[in-house]
Amino acid sequence: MPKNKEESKDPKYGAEDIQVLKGLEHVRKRPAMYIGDISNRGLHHLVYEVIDNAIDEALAGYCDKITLTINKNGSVTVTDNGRGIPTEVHPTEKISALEVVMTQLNAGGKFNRDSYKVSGGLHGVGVSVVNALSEWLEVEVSREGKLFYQKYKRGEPEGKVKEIGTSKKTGTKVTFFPDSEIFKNTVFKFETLEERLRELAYLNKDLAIFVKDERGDEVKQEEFHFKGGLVDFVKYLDESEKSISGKPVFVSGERENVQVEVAFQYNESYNESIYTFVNNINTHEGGTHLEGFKAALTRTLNNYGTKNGIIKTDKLTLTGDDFREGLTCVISIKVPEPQFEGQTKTKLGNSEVKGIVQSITGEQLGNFLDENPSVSKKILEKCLRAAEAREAARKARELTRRKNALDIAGLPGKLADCSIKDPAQCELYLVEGDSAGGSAKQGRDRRFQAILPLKGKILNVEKARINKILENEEIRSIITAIGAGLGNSDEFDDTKIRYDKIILMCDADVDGSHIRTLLLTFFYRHMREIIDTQRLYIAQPPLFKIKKGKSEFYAYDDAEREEILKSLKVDKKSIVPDNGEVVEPTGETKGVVISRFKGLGEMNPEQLWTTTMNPETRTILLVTNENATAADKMFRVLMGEEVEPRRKFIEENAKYANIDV
Ligand code: 28F
Repeated sequence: MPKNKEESKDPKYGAEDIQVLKGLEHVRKRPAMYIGDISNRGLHHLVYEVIDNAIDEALAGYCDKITLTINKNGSVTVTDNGRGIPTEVHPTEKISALEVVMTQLNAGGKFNRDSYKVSGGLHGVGVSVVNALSEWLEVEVSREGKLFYQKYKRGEPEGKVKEIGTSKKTGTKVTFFPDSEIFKNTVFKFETLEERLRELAYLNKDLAIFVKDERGDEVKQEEFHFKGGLVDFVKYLDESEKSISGKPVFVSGERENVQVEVAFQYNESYNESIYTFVNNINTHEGGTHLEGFKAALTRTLNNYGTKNGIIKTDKLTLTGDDFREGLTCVISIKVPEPQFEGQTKTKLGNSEVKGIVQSITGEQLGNFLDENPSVSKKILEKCLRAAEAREAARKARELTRRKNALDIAGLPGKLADCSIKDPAQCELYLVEGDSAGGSAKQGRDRRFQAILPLKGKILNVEKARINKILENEEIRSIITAIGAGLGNSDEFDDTKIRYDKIILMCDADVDGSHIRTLLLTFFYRHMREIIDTQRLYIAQPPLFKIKKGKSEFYAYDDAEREEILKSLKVDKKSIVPDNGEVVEPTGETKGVVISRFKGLGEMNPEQLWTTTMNPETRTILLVTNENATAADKMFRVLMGEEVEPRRKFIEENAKYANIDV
């Protein structure tokens, strides 16, 4: 960091510099306050900050092409063909407006009423934060026929803004390299950036976005330009499903400065996938736009169904859930002054938006249903079947509840519960197989660790309707152990969740991976709240045990195994295959023995506790839905009906699988 201002003899520093340096200093002292965290997620947010400024220029109508390149040296370049950041000398700051935007906190995010700023809201901290957290950053602005340039080190300008040439075009180009003093990992993941840019291209149909990765031997590049906008987005999300409503329904309109766009279709699955965005920000926690859409869908479909004799109101009342079975929907609205609420500030609070979305959707959906009677009939019949299945499930639940009512806690017999009753201190292990379940019960700390052993494969919920799901014993015991009812439907009550962490513990082999995927599918489709409230984890059992003399070491992957062997100064010759172990009478083993754990059952309770369950020594991975659309597509491709997309996925990804034969 620069030397303290007061000591500097250099007259060029003025009052505004002190304010700038204080700002950048604060950013570097508390980076997580500005970008959420300094893990991989925070690292990639640096790119999103820069991208959002280019997107703002597109939203303002001046840019229709953005490129993102991960350069050979690992730095990232973003360019746009907008107007170019203003460079004239700032009236009050007496320095170039460009330097103000690049070095002053939130200088670029200024709010004017008639624009929908992505980076202006709570989500955007401005490019000056990226600058402060970068080892170096350079900006080039093409504007008024000239090319301007400035370079910074950890946010500090290296010199004044310079004119370095002429330019026939206009636009802004930012290149930066994240500061390894702040981020322990500074390697960008191409797929992560690609997913967000694909999403942005679907949300901004007139914008062409190019992504490039120049780090490998051959350049990886993609162009995203979807003139069909949200309709193309729904088709992409549903590409591994069969639509029953023909091409997606598209609704759009504007009221009181709020722009509304909705696209949706029904597929044959039983799952509901609704994605909502405000000014291109993914509102994972929903909000008033989602409420407006749901209200319009339920009311319009109900009216149409009753009017056309498909729904007999005296028989069965359909709920919102019934009208959304098999629905894939994207809602994207633009609001001048969005209010974000919720745990992760991704819930829209503006109350006026509910009525606006509801009226625009209701009107246009009503017309669609009237104009497409055959599709409407198919949709309503599917909703009816959903209601009948739900009714059957409710009756089945009634039965189980009555049955459960007989035994005291109504908890599944196999659950070895913990003694502490405060959910905030407790965790539930879902363990594959009875033998591992047994070791886990013995090895655990029974004060705060509960164990629910699962026998064999659970049902693939991706292809099952809710009543089938509730007939599955394993699923039922998970639901009752967690205690909050069935997720995703209106009856889920997160105040009743009995554990702070739910940890999936499966074998480290192919079967274990399959069971883990089935469990993840269940939680993603029917207990999304458990994921959204960051309660779902994956246990990391060790893969190898290394024995030298009396001491034992555990490695969790190949790299760690090599590291341990190196630290034990083991030469390859003295390694004994684990079936050739020679144990001296003293219990000492000759040389070094490496054994591969095939399953949890091979570990005794003490080992399982030390390596996988003791909070002091274990590693558990948090399951996040950082990119929900990608997760949704993954489950459909891997677990859904259509075989072709799955075959394609396996073909493309087989090279990454370590199939241990
Ligand atoms: C690679 C990242 O950051 N693009 C940007 C602009 C354009 C303007 C602007 C940006 C107005 C004065 C606050 C130009 N002409 N891409 C980008 N393009 N910022 S950032 O103005 C900044 C605000 O300071 C711009 C007329 N109005 C606005």
